[in-house]
Amino acid sequence: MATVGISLGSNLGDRLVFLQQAREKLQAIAEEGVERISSVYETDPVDCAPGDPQFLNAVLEIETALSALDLLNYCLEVEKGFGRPEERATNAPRPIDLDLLYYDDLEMESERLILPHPRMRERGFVLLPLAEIRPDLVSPEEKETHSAGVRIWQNSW
Ligand code: PH2
Ligand code: MG
Ligand code: MG
Repeated sequence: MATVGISLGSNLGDRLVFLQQAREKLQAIAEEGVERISSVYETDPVDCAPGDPQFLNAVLEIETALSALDLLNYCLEVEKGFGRPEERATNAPRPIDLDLLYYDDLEMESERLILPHPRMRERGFVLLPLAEIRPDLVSPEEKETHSAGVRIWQNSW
């Protein structure tokens, strides 16, 4: 069994509904249900085209029996189920994006998957929700440094 952090993001269509539906899909592969879940944040788009819509972001943690690559494949299938095309412009608006942040203490670097997520420590839209559920993983300084453009939108969802 592995403890896994997953970041959820949406900036196209009915964003909150997509996050809720994706959470249910992740619930389905969690041994004990979703054990830790952040608030939903509204966040300024980072590294996106000018004028792209705001994101809703959240982070959750589950225990799963899936391997890291099976979990990646599962997340990609879920994304596809929301109508997200596989080939698309970098960071184009998307109904749902699921990113693996950590998988226990696993460190891996393959063409398809790098763990822990290489950019998670640079991104307020990951760090602030993550700090809520795993304060041991994010220092107060990191939170402070990356808090611009990230605000709580809804506590329970
Ligand atoms: N995801 C990206 C690129 N930029 N910006 C915000 N605010 N939230 C995201 O989830 C996000 C982003 C690539 O997946
Ligand atoms: Mg992403
Ligand atoms: Mg992604």
